[in-house]
Amino acid sequence: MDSMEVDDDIYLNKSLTMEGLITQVDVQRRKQPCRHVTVCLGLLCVVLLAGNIGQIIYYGILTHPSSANSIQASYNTLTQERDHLQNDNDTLTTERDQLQSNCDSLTAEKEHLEAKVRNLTKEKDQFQQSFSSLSAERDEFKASFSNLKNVRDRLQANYDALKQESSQLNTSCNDMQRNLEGLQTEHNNLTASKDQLQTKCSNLQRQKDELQDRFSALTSNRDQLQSNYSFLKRDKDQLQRSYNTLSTSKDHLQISYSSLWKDKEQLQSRYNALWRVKEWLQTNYSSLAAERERLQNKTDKLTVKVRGKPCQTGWRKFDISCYFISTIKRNWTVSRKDCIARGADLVIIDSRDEQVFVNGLLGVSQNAWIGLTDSLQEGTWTWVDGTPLTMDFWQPRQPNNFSGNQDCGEIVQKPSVGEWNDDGCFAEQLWICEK
Ligand SMILES: [Ca+2]
Ligand SMILES: [Ca+2]
Ligand SMILES: [Ca+2]
Repeated sequence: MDSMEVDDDIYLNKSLTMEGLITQVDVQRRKQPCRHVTVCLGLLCVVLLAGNIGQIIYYGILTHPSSANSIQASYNTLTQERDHLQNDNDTLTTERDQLQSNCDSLTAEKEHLEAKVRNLTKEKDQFQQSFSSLSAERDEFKASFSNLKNVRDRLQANYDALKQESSQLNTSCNDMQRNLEGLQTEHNNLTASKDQLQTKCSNLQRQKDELQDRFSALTSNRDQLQSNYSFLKRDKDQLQRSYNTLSTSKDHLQISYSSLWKDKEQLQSRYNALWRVKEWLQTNYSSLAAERERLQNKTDKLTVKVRGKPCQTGWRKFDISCYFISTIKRNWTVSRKDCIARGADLVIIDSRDEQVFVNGLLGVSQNAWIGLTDSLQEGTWTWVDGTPLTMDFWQPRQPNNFSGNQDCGEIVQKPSVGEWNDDGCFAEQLWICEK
């Protein structure tokens, strides 16, 4: 059986000095062997000892049976020794645990003391800095105190001198106060005299102002009268001129009046004649209106009758007209002659519906002569019956009188409505008649 050895030595040296609150702490410690290794070695020894005892008992019984009793005695002895050693081992183990516990508590105390040492070191440094700054301030205060003492001495000297001057000035002030009172009395007397003179002066000034006002008013009246006189004189001259002008005008007006009277007589005569004409025209208008009404009724009846009348073979009906489209091509003049020979003329388009119908007589993109020309006066387009255009369907930028030689109108087939163009009358193409 082995024993565990615990060897902790702690040396704590502490010395404190009050110069600058300096603290020194010295801690030394020697490490113990590993506790676990020690316990293992002790158990190993116990096992070896038990093995030896067993081996001795075995050889003693087998090889020397006669000495069994002595061996038994030895065995008992050894058993007692083992128990004794076991007790020692338990005791040592208890002591070792006790020492271990003491060691842990001492270690904790050591760390606590080290922390305290660090805090005290910091406080010492702070106190050292404060001491230095306070020493510097003390020196500054000493210097300031000396300066203030010198200033106080100088101020005390000045105060004494000023006190002396104050006494002298006080004496002078009393003298001047007396002089001032005398002067105040004289001033009051002079003020009374001045007020009297001031009153007299004010009265004189007021009288002077009144006289001045009266003088100014008189002067103003005089100037006003002078101005009025000038105005009146000028008005009189102007009235004289106006009178002369009016006299001349009156003579002229008299002449004009005579002339106008004559004109009025003439106009009255013409008015009477025109009145009679108007009465006659009114009568004629009434009779013509009745005639027009009668003719309109007749025309309507004829229109209805004509609409119901069919066209001859080869002609197409639209509204009250019949239309013929050629199958050969000729120039505009020959085309018109053909229409006239058929009891018709080139087509005259005077409504959008008629334009749509005529456009429908043509094939896609075909063109044909219509009864339109500006051969009588360039740029003035009329129909073959002499009537002007009531509407038109010219292509964009047409009529353009291209090459100065386009005086006849043609229709060009386009979807829905169709368009017009001016072309040379000599060109040969289809034509459309209307009757
Ligand atoms: Ca027509
Ligand atoms: Ca033309
Ligand atoms: Ca053209």
